[in-house]
Amino acid sequence: MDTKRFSDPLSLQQIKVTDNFWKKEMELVRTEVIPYQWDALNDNVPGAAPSFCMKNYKLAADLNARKKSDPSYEQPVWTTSNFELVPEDMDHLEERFYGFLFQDTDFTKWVEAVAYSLTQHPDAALEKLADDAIDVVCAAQLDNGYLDTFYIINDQSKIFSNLRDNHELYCFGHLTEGAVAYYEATGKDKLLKTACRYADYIDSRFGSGEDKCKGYPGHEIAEMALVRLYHATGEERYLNLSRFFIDERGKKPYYFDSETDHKFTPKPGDTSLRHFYHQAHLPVREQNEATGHAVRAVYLYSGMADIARLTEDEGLLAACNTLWDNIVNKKMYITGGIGSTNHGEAFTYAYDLPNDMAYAETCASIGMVFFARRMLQIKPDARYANIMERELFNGVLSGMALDGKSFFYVNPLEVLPKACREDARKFHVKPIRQKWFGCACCPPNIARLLSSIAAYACTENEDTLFVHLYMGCELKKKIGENKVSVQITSGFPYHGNAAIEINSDVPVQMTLALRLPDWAEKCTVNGVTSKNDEITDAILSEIAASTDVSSANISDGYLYLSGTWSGNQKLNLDFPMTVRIMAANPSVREDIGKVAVTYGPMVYCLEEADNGNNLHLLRLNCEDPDFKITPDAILGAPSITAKGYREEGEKEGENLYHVYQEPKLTKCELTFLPYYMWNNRGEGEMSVWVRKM
Ligand code: FUB
Ligand code: ZN
Repeated sequence: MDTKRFSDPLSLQQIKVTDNFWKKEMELVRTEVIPYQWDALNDNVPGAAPSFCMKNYKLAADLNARKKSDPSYEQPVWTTSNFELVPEDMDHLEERFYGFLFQDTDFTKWVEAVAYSLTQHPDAALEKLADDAIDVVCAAQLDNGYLDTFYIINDQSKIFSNLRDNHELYCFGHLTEGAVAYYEATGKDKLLKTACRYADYIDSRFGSGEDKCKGYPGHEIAEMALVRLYHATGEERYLNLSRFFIDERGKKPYYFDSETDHKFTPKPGDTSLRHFYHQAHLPVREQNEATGHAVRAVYLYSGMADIARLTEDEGLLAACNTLWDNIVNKKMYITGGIGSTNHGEAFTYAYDLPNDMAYAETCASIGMVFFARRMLQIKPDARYANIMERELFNGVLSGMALDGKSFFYVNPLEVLPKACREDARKFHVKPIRQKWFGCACCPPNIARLLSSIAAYACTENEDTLFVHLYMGCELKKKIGENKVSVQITSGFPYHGNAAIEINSDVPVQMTLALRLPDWAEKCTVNGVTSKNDEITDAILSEIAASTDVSSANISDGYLYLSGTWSGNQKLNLDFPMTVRIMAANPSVREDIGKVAVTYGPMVYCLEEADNGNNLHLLRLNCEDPDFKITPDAILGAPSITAKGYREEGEKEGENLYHVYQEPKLTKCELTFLPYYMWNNRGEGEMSVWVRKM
């Protein structure tokens, strides 16, 4: 492994986002999502199903206090649990756990988003709210360190008895991510200590020792969370525990088969296929196809990438690369959406990418961003960053309305609203964003990702700053004892210009590694244009003439500029954006004969509001599209218009079938808008893919 190119994200204390586009999204999270989420987890949203999250924590804390003051107190055991509140439960509302098994994560994701937000926008009142909530959460922890309100409240004898289904290690992972983030943002370690105590308890129960449990998470995330805990504390046992979970997964005999508490058990005679869903069918180093629940999968692969880097494990890295390629080349929508079936929110077989039945959960795209950043930390290769950018601008952002007040869990590429209501196969596809969800995994996940977006823009090692996303920001880069100021401005995502200004009081030896986006064929550096894959001598001499750069080369889609930088230096970059007509691999049956339109990193789509209904009757004139870009035309974004045709539709009383005749086509103008913006002007049809002419 080329460890010299390993890198880490910048701490959010070190980087301030100034970007017009991303700053707006972060502000939405700060002003809309975080307050709404707080109300939701405290059951204060009129008309919405209660979350019971903080209620569960308070109840667990009360039980702890009660048992301490009265050791003879016998806690009731509640055998049934969660999901639905039935009328007879009402009598016990204050005594037992309600909500999804992973309801605790409503708080832990909230506190993580709060932490990141505080780094960019200090807010004493918000911090106080979080501190007070943390007090309640910490009071719910058992003396031995265990902290999962479902089992604390309902039945402590069953702790860790159903790792496959019951999400304890998932809740632990989110608690840990929240705790580390809050500690790093505020310096306050109360929640961190709680997470450490829980991690220590888990470490005492799981591991390779004879008397220890050989289980692993049914829903992954603990793997990457433990790595973060290791970074925050320096305690190697957390790294080892993460590696243990990864190494144990998929070994035979299957750990999950030894659990007796499952509600659903596979049919007798089932093969190892039954463990695909949890990515536990094979040891992870032997897995070569992304399988099962998509969020679980990409969270696992992210943890594997962390461990591969930190332990320089070539076999694990090879598996990460194989799985990456399998997703990107065979199982990913053009929007970055992954997990194409509603059934188990899962991956299916290669090239199975239905547009109107898509699942493409927002959380899965977020997980893909985690995976991409971790792969970049191992090897700065633009193929990871290109996908990370595609996910962010398309599959992730489509999950939230432009006003931050409603969300998509499922991100289809084609919608006919009537079908969402009348066709049971498509009930999972919502024709309009929802205020919140009973299973509220996606909105808080968007909140924590967007408020930490700066951690994805750049990574660094001792002497190199890697710029993966051109996001306006100000950052300090430490080079030895010195600090270099770097300021990035950018016109992304609709303009390919970016400027990088570097200020150093003393000469420092530093390398800038700049991603060359895959959607641009050319790049211009300080006024000289060259093809992206062959930076010419003209560019090199121009850079050298106007800056302290003394050497330049391209590797894996990054332009490396090295030199002894001092004073004020400026690089003006431009990656010209063009409209591109994209086609899918012919094996994607759904997209055959169709094309999609992209502009820079943005995937565009057709909406009924601009094109009328029956979008399936439209065709794009690919020979002579005559694309026109109109700035600020739709919802503040550039629209793309093109020449097209509309096929004559159904006539009243016409037969369902008829002898084929050339269809009648009428010329029309097609109007495209960025995919992530669809459904911000009321309900209507939408389609990313359009028939070609
Ligand atoms: O199971 C926890 C979360 O809920 C998953 O990550 C999401 O896919 C949703 O099922
Ligand atoms: Zn989700």
